[in-house]
Amino acid sequence: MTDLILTTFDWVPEVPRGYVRDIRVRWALEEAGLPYRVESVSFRARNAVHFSHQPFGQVPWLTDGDISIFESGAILLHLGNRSEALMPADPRRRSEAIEWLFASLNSVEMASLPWSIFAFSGYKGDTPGWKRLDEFLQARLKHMEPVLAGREWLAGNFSVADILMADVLRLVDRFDGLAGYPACRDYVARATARPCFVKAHADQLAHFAAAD
Ligand SMILES: N[C@@H](CCC(=O)N[C@@H](CS)C(=O)NCC(=O)O)C(=O)O
Repeated sequence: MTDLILTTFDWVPEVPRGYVRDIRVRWALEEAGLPYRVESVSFRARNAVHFSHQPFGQVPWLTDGDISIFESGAILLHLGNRSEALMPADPRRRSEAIEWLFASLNSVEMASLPWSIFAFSGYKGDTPGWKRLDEFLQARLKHMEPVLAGREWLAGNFSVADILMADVLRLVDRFDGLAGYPACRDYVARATARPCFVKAHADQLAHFAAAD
């Protein structure tokens, strides 16, 4: 019997498969070697129990015994506190991992997510809206490029910061947004070649395919 339960949707459409944020949690749990099980909630009918765990009716959330946590960043911080495979013990490195974890979400994903939604919706083109979003993303990537050219992982050893940053950049790469940023691309390739990512990705695809 495990105390860790990851909840995701029972099914999602084809396009987001492989990119649903439960992959961040699966990946972290695999890296830490923590036993867990996966439960599902309905994608089509979101009930009060769902909203009591995730106030926006989204996924993922994690329960650890009687603690229920939503927001993928908060979940990864929680797991980082349980395993040195996810967050270094050294205070300086730990602080670096935490700052990069927030930077992934609050500096890079803040720019990359609207960009990806536009790209996915086919709104790329010579419009002021697209140009503004693209400039916003380039302003972040041009600073990530020298950071990632100079180090293998963000905070010394691989950590939760890398799970988040690689997952954020992976979505940009899906829409060819890293073409001018070889160090960012290499970093995504390095992170997603890790056996724990490969397993997490395969497990997510299998989970949603089982509901087809
Ligand atoms: N900030 C949240 C975002 C969660 C999120 O966007 N989840 C998506 C799946 S990747 C979702 O539930 N989408 C369905 C919806 O928004 O209705 C997190 O990182 O956990």
